[in-house]
Amino acid sequence: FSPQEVTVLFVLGGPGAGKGTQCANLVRDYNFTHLSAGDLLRAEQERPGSEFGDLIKEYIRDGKIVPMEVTVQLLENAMKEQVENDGSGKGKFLIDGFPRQMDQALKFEETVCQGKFVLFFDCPEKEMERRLLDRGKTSGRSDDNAESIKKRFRTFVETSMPVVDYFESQGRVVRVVATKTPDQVYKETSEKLEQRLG
Ligand code: UP5
Ligand code: MG
Repeated sequence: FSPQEVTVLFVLGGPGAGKGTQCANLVRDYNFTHLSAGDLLRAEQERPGSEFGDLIKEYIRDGKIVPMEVTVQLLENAMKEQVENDGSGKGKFLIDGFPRQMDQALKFEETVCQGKFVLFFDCPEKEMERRLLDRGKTSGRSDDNAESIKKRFRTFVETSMPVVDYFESQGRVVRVVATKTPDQVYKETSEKLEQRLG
């Protein structure tokens, strides 16, 4: 597909900030295709015969960023598939949990397409930790435990926040307070999105 055919919004925020929850709302109301980088990596990890399975498993448990070639390729494939299956040849994408390291941001925008802006969910660690520990009781996610959560927070602060700052410096961040109830967060999200998309 050509970059002009698609619209991409990046969705960022710390672990447990509510990216997935709010993306589901946006898909329902605005006809976006939701691509979660974490979900794509977890699916690739489970895929029989994947050469990256063990590597992804280790990186996710340790809250580290999987080498970008793997993630960019998974995202690009998923976008291609969607654009080809959609008769209009157009795609409106929410890319959730990506880019979370500077090299990914540059590579994606250079080789796939430019993102319109970043939707950033701003939430303090205490609240994110509470949510993730609670979800960990039933999620089965290998990284929803106290030790992995600590590592994920660290990666977020050291590696992913610089990406948000980079987009911010270009006036490409829409910031939403993510501490209130899911409905309240969504209200602010949809209002700011409509403002920005016009
Ligand atoms: N919840 C949601 N909103 C709430 C609210 N307003 N009030 C109260 N509770 C709320 O929500 C998390 C939990 O909180 C849920 O139980 C929800 O009900 C509740 P969710 O919407 O799932 O939050 P989200 O931000 O999506 O949290 P997630 O855990 O998915 O965030 P991460 O960014 O940590 O996970 P992701 O799947 O994106 O990445 C996982 C790992 O993959 C990374 O750590 C990394 O190792 C790897 N990765 C890469 O290597 N490269 C990439 O590019 C991307 C990922
Ligand atoms: Mg998520």
